[in-house]
Amino acid sequence: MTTPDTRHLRLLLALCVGLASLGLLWLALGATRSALELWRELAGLPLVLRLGLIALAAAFLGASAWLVWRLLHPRARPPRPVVVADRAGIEKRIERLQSREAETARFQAELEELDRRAAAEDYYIAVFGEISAGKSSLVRALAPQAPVDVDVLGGTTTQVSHHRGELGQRRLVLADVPGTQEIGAREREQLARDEALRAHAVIYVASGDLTRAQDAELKWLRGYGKPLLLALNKTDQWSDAERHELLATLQRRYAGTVDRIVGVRAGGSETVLRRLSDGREETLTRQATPDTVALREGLLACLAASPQQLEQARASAVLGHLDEQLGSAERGMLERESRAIVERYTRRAIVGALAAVAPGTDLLIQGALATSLLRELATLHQVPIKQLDLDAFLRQATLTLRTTSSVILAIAGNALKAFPGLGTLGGGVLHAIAYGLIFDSLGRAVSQTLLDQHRFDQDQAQATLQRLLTEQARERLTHVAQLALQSLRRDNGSEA
Ligand SMILES: Nc1nc2c(ncn2[C@@H]2O[C@H](COP(=O)(O)OP(=O)(O)OP(=O)(O)O)[C@@H](O)[C@H]2O)c(=O)[nH]1
Ligand SMILES: [Mg+2]
Repeated sequence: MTTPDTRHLRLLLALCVGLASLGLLWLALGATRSALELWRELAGLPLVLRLGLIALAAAFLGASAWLVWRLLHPRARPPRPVVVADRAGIEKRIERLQSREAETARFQAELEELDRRAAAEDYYIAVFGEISAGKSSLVRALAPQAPVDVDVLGGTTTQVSHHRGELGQRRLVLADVPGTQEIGAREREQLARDEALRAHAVIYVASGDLTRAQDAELKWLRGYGKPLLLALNKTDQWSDAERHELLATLQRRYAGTVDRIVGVRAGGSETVLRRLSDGREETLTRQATPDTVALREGLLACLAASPQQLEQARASAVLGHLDEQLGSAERGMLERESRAIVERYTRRAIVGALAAVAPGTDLLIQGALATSLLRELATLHQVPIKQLDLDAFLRQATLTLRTTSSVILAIAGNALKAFPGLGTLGGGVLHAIAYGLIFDSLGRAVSQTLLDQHRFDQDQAQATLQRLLTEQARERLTHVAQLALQSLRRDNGSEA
């Protein structure tokens, strides 16, 4: 049934359609007339000019068609080394860490391995992917002598192992690595990731459409710019139609991320019917013959770049990763050294307070000591700080102290309780711990901003200072109280 309202709407639509059709007809007639006129004018031109114009129009149409085709068929991105961390710079950073007694053996071992593989003429291929995707089976299919463990249980492979294989004229070294996404096995996953970065090319093995985590892994690998092949394993699990559909989906989603997408059957078992000589039949289960034809072709295409290019992409990935790891080692070293500086000044503040004849009830920052603490931290972090900024910061910090003095003294009192014998020593020790807490908080607050921002952010430092001064962090309080106790013992020792 049509109501009067919808009838009006339909009439309006019909009118629009009629008008649009008339408009289109008018345009078509106009275009035909222009084409006929153009043809008549062309016919009147000399032959050479006519042919030239036709060739020009054909070239224009050809170029447009090619452009449309290219847009609809994007080319897989060529490997692009993203991180160009320089070797000399990395070596210098390792030396610097070593000279400051940081652990550097693993960085040096990584550089040695980089050189060792560069000198060998092998192509390193990492077979990477989630647990139970069939990585070890694939290694065994490509290198039949490989003594790898294959099992339905996820997490079977726990170490990185290398196996020799061949591909055309190329000598391969296939790396079987632990699977990713195993709960509670982050270290093993890290082994796999490190090995993927050391390889010339990576085969990413999946046994179905990719999950969000696998998608992220694939993109992480792509970021390092080395040849990347996505192998859809266990293709025997689907019908032909399902397999084609799945491969087409992966192609649509990952054509721009990986260099090749191939279907593969790495292993598994099959059941066959066998006729015995006496006419009886028996079923037996045997290992299925692997199908790696498409994978081998894809791998060959991935390794088509010159050995120098492949090696460069590999070195770039390893150095890029080293760059990140050195970054966190350097951060760790700065944290350690900052802590040592803060501890030294906290001790000095305590000693100063213990030496004071009559400690004031008001807590004040010892100006010269605080300035030199902040200067030392700034030098360590290589952040220049203007004296004006330092003064302004300490003025503000003093105001914060005024409003929190009673809280700090109460917290210092709590710290004292952790050492029953000390409580009887009275006000002097209480104030010494309070001064220790102030310097500890001040140093930590400023170190934090220098570490996070590589600049002296006064606002962040003030906010952290305020928080630390009133925080009841048991471990920190005990530490400061212990420093006070050590200073007292030393004093008593020297008096004795
Ligand atoms: N049906 C079928 N099963 C397969 C195929 N490839 C591997 N499998 C089976 O999948 C299971 C896991 O295989 P593995 O090769 O151990 O897998 P993995 O990725 O190395 O596993 P982890 O080392 O635990 O990470 C085993 O039971 C294999 O037999 C295949 O192509 N088809
Ligand atoms: Mg395995």
